[in-house]
Amino acid sequence: MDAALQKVFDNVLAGDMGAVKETVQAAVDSGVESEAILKQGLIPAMGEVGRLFEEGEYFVPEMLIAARAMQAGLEIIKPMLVESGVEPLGKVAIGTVQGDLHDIGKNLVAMMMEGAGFEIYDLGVDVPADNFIQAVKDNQVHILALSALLTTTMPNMQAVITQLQEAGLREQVKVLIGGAPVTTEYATEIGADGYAADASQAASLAKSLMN
Ligand code: B1M
Repeated sequence: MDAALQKVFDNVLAGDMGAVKETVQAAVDSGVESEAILKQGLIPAMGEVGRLFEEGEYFVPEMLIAARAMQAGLEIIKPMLVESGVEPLGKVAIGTVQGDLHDIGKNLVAMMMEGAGFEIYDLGVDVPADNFIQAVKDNQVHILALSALLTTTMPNMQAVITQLQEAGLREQVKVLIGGAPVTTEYATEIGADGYAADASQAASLAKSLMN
């Protein structure tokens, strides 16, 4: 791995927010592409945090501190990731489903979609199905983007789709789902319109759903 990216990786793993900011900024200044910082530094570091958690070397506080450090790094490269300057393609309401507090992946998806030209309503984390339905009613969004990182919260994606049907709104909006435990098969099973494995795929899929 490139030395600058290795430092970013190591500092996220150490949960050292100040050092993550410094090393991300140094990588940007030395001409490293923002996409490389994201895909070869920040994201793999969170994968490693997950592995250490599974092995019992890291606990929730370490995961949380690493996540905060990662988010600080993301903030620095966000302007480069979302640069687009195009007319809004459509409106997307995005959130992590009820019971789930993971927001890094959701934030990345929101950034990529914003960069692709969508207007974003970020509903946050632990979002009850009612709030997604209300967002469709209030803002006439074209796409609902649901994220889940826990196997236990995936069924809350199904709950959103059921409530959309009950409210007679299912035909008005496309539902896009994703998150580490989510699969294409699960999307089909719950009647979602699409599944994306990562943030760039989510942005491309959202564009194709608008057609
Ligand atoms: Co948690 N956590 N966590 N955690 N955490 C995981 C998810 C876990 C896999 C760790 C592990 O055991 N290896 C495991 C889930 C097991 C499972 O259900 N299968 C787990 C657990 C168990 C828990 C707790 C239950 C731990 C506890 O309390 N005992 C607890 C639950 C809290 C809750 O939500 N109610 C918990 C808590 C936390 C923290 C709060 C400490 C922290 C989150 C902080 C935050 O998000 N602000 C945290 C973290 C950091 C993780 C790991 C280490 C990293 C997640 C992450 O940010 N990845 C994670 C392990 C792992 O993923 N390897 C883990 C980086 C991010 C860029 O990737 O989010 O996957 P990801 O997003 C990707 C794709 O999935 C996709 O695009 C992104 C990349 O481009 N994507 C979408 C995501 N959403 C999408 C939506 C789309 C399309 C694509 O369309 C709409």
